[in-house]
Amino acid sequence: YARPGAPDAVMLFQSRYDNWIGGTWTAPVGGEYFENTTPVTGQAFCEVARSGAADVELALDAAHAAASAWGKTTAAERALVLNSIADRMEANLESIAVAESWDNGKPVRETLNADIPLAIDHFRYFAGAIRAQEGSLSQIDEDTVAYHFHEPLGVVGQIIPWNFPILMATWKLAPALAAGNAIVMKPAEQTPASIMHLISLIGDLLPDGVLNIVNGFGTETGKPLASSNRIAKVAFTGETTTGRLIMQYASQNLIPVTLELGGKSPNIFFDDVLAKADAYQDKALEGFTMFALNQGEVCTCPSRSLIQNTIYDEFLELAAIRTKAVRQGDPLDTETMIGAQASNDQFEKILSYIDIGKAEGATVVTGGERSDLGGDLSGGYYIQPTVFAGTNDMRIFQEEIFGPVVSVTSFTDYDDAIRIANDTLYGLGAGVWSRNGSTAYRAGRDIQAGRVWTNTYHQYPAHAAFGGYKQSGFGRENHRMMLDHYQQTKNLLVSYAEGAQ
Ligand code: TXE
Repeated sequence: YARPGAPDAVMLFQSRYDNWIGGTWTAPVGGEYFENTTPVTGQAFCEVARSGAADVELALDAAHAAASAWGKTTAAERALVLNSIADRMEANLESIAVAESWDNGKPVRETLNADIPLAIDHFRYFAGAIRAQEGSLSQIDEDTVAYHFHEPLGVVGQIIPWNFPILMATWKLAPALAAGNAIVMKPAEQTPASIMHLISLIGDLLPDGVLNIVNGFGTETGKPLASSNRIAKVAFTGETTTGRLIMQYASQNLIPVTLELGGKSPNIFFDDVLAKADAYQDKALEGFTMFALNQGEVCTCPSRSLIQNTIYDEFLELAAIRTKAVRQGDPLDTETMIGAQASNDQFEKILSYIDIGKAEGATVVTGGERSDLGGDLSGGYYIQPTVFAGTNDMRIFQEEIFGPVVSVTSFTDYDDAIRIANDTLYGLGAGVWSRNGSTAYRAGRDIQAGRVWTNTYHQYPAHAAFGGYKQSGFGRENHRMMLDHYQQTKNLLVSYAEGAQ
């Protein structure tokens, strides 16, 4: 990896991106564009189509024209296309990784080694999953058979956030394409460019109109898409309040929705974690610092740490040392572990939560300020990894901050840990750390969350189901069970009897 300077990163992009509709770059009907800024330096670097309802209609026209033929291709044909997308991405790994870091502010260390390789694997996984999928048959009586076929839904709408632009796009694209659907996707307005760069690399691999990308803002572009009676399903990842709106829009057309929303994930450390200063203890401390991964802009960010009171002081001391070692810097430097927040709005929101934490009496253990990295980076959106100590009733324990901020508290025993862990509106992720297999297993079962990492954190393999309990949403992503969310079942009930039965 040859570290590019800022001008080289900018060179990856077109200076202006139109929408991608029907296999061609299509100017927005209203002729308007919006500026896209890199959080690395705070400078605008390209402009992107500012679309409205008319653009969404054009994309839906293209998707409807393509859906039937694509839906009738064989699973083997679609798998070949998905694999060719994966191969093309692999051949362009560095350029996609740098584009993602430049657009979002996340370290290239992550995009090169996690975001983009995981996205590539996702396409390969669903290429395999669709080949292996089988229908089913029930024998009703001697002469009567019920066949169950999987059919694509048709045209689906997908709305994605800015925290993992390419990976979140892939989580939705790969299963939907594998299942034979045509797609209209709206990227987040904060990070449209890396997805458009990806489209410029892979757009030719899909039949025209199977994948359409319409850029723009939430109410101007996302709402007409999610409210359209021309989509058969809407998939959304974003804020819980926006998820409620998406469900309201979809209810008008009675279409299915999958929602992946906010979180306030507990990360529980039982006292045996510090029983020995060994590799396991080291791994657990590493698990604590995972709140800063991706600048904390992860829906499963372990943003509440629960530490057993008998080890609380010692653990926090070790955890603070570990947190201070998380290296912040230029996202394009491969040594950097934490980069820039994705947007100025998000940057301001996190800083205001740091103020709220201080005002409500939480103690700053480490961090608690913005970082000024100097030079070109001084205009970027950098915040120190921040550890607060407080109590679970505080706003910084209850509300999603979506930044590199962890709120730490203590618990007395197992029941107390589970009570605090579940004392939240959310239920997306959680972590459990114990050397005792029985404690770890029971806690995993008792925490109300869709994904509980046990003695690990922040792993996202394609074949493990991911999704929320409670107000973190519903439906699952990843795993072949995701195909169910992009297919419907056709039942043929056939009588082979020659006469009356
Ligand atoms: O989210 P939104 P925002 C949380 C996180 C963050 C907060 C706000 O706490 O600070 O949400 O982020 C589109 N109809 N998460 O404002 O608004 C929007 O254009 C249709 C958690 O960016 O939910 C974008 O494409 N679409 C999260 C997408 O929805 C609409 C990831 C997400 O934006 C719309 C992101 C509307 N009315 C933020 N309004 C996670 N769980 O991973 C907005 N959009």
